[in-house]
Amino acid sequence: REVISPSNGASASAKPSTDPSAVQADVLQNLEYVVGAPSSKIPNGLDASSVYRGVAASVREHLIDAFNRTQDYWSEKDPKFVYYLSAEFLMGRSLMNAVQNLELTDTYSQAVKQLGYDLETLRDAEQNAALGNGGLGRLAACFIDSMATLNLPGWGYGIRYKYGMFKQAIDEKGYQQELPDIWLSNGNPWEIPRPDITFKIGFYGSVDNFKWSPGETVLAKAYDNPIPGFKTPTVGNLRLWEALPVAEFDLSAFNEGKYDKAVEERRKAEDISAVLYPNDATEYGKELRLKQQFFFVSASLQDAVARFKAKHGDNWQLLPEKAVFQMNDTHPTIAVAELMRLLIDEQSLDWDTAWGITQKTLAFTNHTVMPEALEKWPVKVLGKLLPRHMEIIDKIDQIWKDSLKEKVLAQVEEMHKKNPPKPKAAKPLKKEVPLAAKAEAGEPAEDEDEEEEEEDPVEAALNKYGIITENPWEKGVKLVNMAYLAVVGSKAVNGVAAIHSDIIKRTIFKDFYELAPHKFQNKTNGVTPRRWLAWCNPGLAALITETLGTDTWPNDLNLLTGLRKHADDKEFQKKWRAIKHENKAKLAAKIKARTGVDLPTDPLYDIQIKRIHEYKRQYMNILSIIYRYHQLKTASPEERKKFVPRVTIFGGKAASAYYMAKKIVRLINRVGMVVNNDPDVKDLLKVVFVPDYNVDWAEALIPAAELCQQISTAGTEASGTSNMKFQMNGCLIIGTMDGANIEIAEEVGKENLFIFGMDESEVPAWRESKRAEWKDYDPRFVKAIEMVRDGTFGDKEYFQDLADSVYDMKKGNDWFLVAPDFADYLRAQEEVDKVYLDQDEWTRRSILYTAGSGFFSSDRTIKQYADEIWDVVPVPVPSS
Ligand code: Z16
Repeated sequence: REVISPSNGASASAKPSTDPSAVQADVLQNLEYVVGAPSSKIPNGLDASSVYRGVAASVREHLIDAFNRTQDYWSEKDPKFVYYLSAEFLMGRSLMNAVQNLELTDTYSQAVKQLGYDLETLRDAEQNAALGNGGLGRLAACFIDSMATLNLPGWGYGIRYKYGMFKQAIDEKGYQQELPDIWLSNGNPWEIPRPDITFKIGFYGSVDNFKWSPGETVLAKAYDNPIPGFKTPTVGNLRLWEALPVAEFDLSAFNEGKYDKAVEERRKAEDISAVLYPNDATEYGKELRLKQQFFFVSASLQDAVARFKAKHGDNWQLLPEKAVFQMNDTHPTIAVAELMRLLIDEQSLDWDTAWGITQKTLAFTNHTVMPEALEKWPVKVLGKLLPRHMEIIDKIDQIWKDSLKEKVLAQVEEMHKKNPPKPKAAKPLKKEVPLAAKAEAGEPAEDEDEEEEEEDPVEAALNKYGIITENPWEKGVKLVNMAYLAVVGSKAVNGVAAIHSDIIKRTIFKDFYELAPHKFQNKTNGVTPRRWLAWCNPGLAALITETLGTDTWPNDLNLLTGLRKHADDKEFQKKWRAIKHENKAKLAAKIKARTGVDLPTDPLYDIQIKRIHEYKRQYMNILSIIYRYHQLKTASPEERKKFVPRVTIFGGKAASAYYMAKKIVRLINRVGMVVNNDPDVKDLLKVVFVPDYNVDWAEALIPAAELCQQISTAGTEASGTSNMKFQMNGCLIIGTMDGANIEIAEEVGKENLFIFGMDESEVPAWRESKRAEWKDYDPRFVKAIEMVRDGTFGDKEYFQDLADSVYDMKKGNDWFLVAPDFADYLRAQEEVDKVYLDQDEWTRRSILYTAGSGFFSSDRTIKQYADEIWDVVPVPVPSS
């Protein structure tokens, strides 16, 4: 008798149909059997959310079909795989992206229309998957989109947080409120739960003769999220882990009547994947955070190692030819120690073999030079939570320092020749006792006795390379520098824009760069042109396709250079402007619906959207708006007519514990309340703060923007990625020579950007010496600060220390140079107004921005990672 199985062509393998009436039938079927809607209510009588779920379930069939074909094919071919380890994936919504990438938009639009709905309305019923803070998480999402599109064998690995990035509400006083993001409340139709794929993750406990006995164990359960490529049958995978108790309940505790204890155990396990830490480029150093990091890293490495072993047995030397793990920032860098542990303790390799393999299998991306974001875990915390890993890190540190001894001795001798020391013999390096052992014994991490003795120059010189170092702020407290651990354990280290990759070689990793210059690379960030141009700006996309005579540009973004020759064409400019105007009108409607603010659509739309941070200088932006408001108020009716009308829009979240950032949010909102209701100002100036800025808002804001603010203090923004999205959508940039702005200026022509401010080379000297004697405050800056202080926008007391932070040098040191950059910023703003009066010139530049954005496709970035770090090649899946 025949057994029905997918492989013998029986009905189970029937491909989902792409015929609109068959798709409609499929949606109806899913509404009935997946959503569970009574047939009497189908299709009328259902709310948008239910219909959305039925449509999503139907689209999911197409995804799973291609997903299985892709993963089977890759499994059979066994190519080298890249695993992108990231604590964050900021995916946003999936419905439209899936439908568009599968090229089923017309099919589904028609099918849904026949049922009496439209796809656009259903789109809004989807929750945003906000499993990320900002740039870094969204970059990971763009990267997996490009990996699938380029047919690169690889998976993303991360955490299935139950609660993502908090929702932001703005109260009637203009203050930020944080609300939980209950994104799974309607289920998640895009994920495939894998109850059969689980790994045990240990914590705490003790180590006896290198054998770790964890004191606590939880289970990691896999959820696969299919990631469709565009114009390819390849569908990649994002595997996210959920934390669960190993056993549902501790039955013995249960039977002893300790019901609450049994439940407590469950909650403790689930806590690990419960919530995303809401810090962008700042860290808390909380133990639960380290627990999260180890949890997902261990599950991912165990998974990949098991897959390798199933194919290649114990041929571990082959691992670097079959797998590479890209560590996204310091968050997953415990992978260095965990891979060592798996190879040594679980697979019985010796140290040297394991270390050789580890160093060929890991790679590390740095995303910031902000010291507070470079994770350093106290030895005490790490040693308690992961005692075996602490032991391994300790040994890595010792071997690493030993390998440098000769070099350092030579350096010191050289130094002594030039500068003879007081006659005293250098003492030999003392043999270190494993720190983990000490931590466990509850001893202080440092011997205090020798502390006050004169520092040995060799040891001092070695110390700067130390993975384990003393906390400079707390004597005797030892820290594990995770970035250093990652650099030593990786085959490649990269920054995310040319200037940033250059800075890390000169500053945070200077000593490491000098020892191993070949490791250091640059991979300038990119963004997916599908979501960030083709799908979010259909009007512009259609004009581009018509003008270039091809629709392949989203996969070959350098084709956009073909727009350059139309930049001066008045007819073309007109069409280009009309699309921007349409996008502005759509945005204005959305803002009206969400905030109640009425916006005119003719003024210049000026937008700054990003996490609220002092270094990003939203404060400088709002100070310039305050000054503009002052000018308007004091101008005669005649003079007022000369003002270029402007709509200024802000969006972004402040980390919940970031005191100054929260004050900045409040100031922006307060200014909006005053300005938008002042009859003197009317439509000449509007200030809007869009609440709960997220991926969805970005997709509406960016296509409508005419000017964007990329105004970080030079040397602080590693790259920026919204700058690239704005550029693609023909939005002009006012900005500093920082991050990827510099490379955008190269592609577009610097003269077409509004560049201002100090550059990176000037900043250190300013901070160290010049600032102290500088008193040259621009009177316009002084006026704006005065208005913050004097209660013009209310909250007089509340805003005093915000004013102090950039003005009163005794109370705040203006670390991010708001005051000295202000005058040049206003100069650039005047230039903006002047150029905007010449709409042809503005539009010409706008076209040149889009035309020059090809380099910033994440396809280009990923191709460079694949070629220059991963050594992974495309394995296209034959179209069935
Ligand atoms: C983050 O979003 C970034 C850096 C970081 O260390 C941590 C987080 Cl959560 C950002 C950078 O600030 C930004 O400049 C960069 O474009 C982005 O990462 C992607 O590389």
